[in-house]
Amino acid sequence: MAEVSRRAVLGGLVAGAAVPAWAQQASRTTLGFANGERLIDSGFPEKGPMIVQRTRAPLLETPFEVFDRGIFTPNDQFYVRWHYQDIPLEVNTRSFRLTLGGAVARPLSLSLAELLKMPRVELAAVNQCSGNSRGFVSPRVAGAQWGHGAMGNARWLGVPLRHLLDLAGVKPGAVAVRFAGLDQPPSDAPAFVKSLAIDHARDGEVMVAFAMNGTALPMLNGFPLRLVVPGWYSTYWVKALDRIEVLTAPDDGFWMSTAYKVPTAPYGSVAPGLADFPTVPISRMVPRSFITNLRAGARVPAGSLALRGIAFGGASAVQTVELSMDRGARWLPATLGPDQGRYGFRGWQAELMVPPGVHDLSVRCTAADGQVQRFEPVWNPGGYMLSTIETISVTAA
Ligand SMILES: Nc1nc2c(c(=O)[nH]1)N[C@H]1C(S)=C(S)[C@@H](COP(=O)(O)O)O[C@H]1N2
Ligand SMILES: [Mo]
Repeated sequence: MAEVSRRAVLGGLVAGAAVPAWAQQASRTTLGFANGERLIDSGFPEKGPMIVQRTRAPLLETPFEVFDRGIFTPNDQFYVRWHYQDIPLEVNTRSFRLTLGGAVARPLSLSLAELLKMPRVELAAVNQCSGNSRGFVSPRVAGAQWGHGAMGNARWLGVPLRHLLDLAGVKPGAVAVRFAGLDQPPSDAPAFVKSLAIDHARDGEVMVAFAMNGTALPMLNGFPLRLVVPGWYSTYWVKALDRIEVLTAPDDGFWMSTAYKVPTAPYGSVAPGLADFPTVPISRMVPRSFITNLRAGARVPAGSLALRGIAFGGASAVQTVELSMDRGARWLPATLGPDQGRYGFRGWQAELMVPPGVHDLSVRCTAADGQVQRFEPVWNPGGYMLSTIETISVTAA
């Protein structure tokens, strides 16, 4: 972060721009559900080829084949999601300040240089949108129709939030901590702010991150600072973070009390169409797993078939990854790759004997906290927390 300021090339991100770069260099892909055709574009600042869900505010999905190349998702193909169009395109790293106020003894106003001198924590963690895979929800629900690429795994480096809270001196009676960033809402909408309970905020793993995968955050992923909440859905991972406030009453603002609510029922799932049920704010992620080296509909030679993929436990480590060719009657264990930290992707591999014919290959992850993927589809009106076992059909000949 030697440079004084970073500017994102405006391209298609700004109102009134001429023909955006992406319209000229686009190719196409399909996400595997009805109306799943999308453009792939390499014209976004600091980004390689990305699936375009929307340009303003940007919703850019990671092409699925990226997950087959390694368990860390490269910054230049890490997905992007902003709620509002008015996003920071430039930050002056000399004048930027992170403030921490509210119910504290000593309010802070910290420069990036000061933050970089503080104690650090680094850990691998999956950043996954609450609505990842929403396009596959049946019956369909409103919201970004993502495939499986609204997730990514990175090594996050930053200052433990606990350190900052201790420096400021949290006053008795504090119950929550609220986070806000540089993006601005339209005049009729509430600012995108999110909160964590005070004990969670002080767990030593929640961090104010200044780097991912060894370099500064891309502008679109929250440069210069973002909150990282390991094991929790990314709605809490506030980007371009510049204000932290310690609260003495729970945050009842729109983004905590109305948006991002999920059924209290197991797996966040209710009968399709049900509208009246108890809800809670979305929180911990649940396990997921994917085959990455084969696509649905692939043709493979009969005989021994090598499979590989990724899994994550959600809020705890991956315990096992298993494969089935008979929709769960029998499960075969996969061999897990190196453990890079319990909140990250875990690679896996397996070998199956496939006779000639059509085969449904299912993969299931069990997490250390006992949560396990199921075949039952997940449904809720927000299309959140998808965790159903993924099955792909291949033909062996
Ligand atoms: N400031 C700010 N932070 C934000 C958001 C936002 O709109 N504004 N969106 C959240 C949501 S819903 C998601 S899924 C993640 C996306 O993180 P990414 O763009 O780095 O992948 O950012 C989160 N942090
Ligand atoms: Mo999200």
